[in-house]
Amino acid sequence: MCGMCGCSEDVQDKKHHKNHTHDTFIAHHHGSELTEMVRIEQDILAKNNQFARKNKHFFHEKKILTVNMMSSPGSGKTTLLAKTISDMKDKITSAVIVGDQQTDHDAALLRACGTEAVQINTGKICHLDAHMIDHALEQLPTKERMILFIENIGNLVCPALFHLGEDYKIVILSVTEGDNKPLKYPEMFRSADLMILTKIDLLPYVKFDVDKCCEYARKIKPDLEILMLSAAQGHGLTQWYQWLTQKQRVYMTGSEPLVNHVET
Ligand SMILES: Nc1nc2c(ncn2[C@@H]2O[C@H](COP(=O)(O)OP(=O)(O)OP(=O)(O)O)[C@@H](O)[C@H]2O)c(=O)[nH]1
Ligand SMILES: [Mg+2]
Repeated sequence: MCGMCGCSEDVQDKKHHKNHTHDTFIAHHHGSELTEMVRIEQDILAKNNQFARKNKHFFHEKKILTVNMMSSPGSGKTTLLAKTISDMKDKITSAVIVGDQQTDHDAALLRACGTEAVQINTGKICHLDAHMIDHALEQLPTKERMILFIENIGNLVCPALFHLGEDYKIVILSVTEGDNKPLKYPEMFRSADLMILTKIDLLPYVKFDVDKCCEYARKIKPDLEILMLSAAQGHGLTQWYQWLTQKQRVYMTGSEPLVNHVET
């Protein structure tokens, strides 16, 4: 995780960060130094989980279904969200918290689709954490029974480790990224409840074995749900919308136990 260099402590503890560059990290892989790094990571994640529990409590009080969308940069998170929000505006009330290191491009684009959107700029930090979500919620007009989408920072590593208080974690993988990604980034695929294979309109033009990719993903997580779609061309969107509405129904009626990423 990026916490290895202490970057998730950047905001609170500049001095700590200054002493832990990636060059010196190699030297830290020894004895007590390594134990200390593991302890720091555990502290960071434990502190994060406290905020995740707080967020989760807030969401459950207001019956807000929360979905954390994670992927590499450019896999199509914002494009899929924009299409989803536009297509489902008569069926669901939604809002988005979107993370990027810089700019508010994605939030502006999503607002133009008619939803509330708060942009978090993380600077050097490469994932959203639960404390950031807690702050974003202060700015976001939330409504009971809405779906809150969280677009995480484009990164297949660190976002997998930070619970945000969400109900579902979704990993989006586009066919231009290669079919072996589940094996190379197992934590991300293990943490996910759903994998969306996207940009399938580009399959005729790229070397990508769909069966192999699904096999790899299920090797990492045997019960992983998988959907395939193209946000650009519209293929597979019906199944995605059904997945969302079914999860919302389950959430409202309490007819199935909820996924529990972080104990309440
Ligand atoms: N062909 C094709 N292109 C797509 C599809 N979905 C997204 N794109 C394109 O992929 C590029 C990146 O899409 P974004 O939605 O910005 O990706 P993102 O995951 O939000 O990117 P970051 O926020 O930077 O991580 C854009 O040029 C989109 O038009 C798709 O289904 N098919
Ligand atoms: Mg985006």
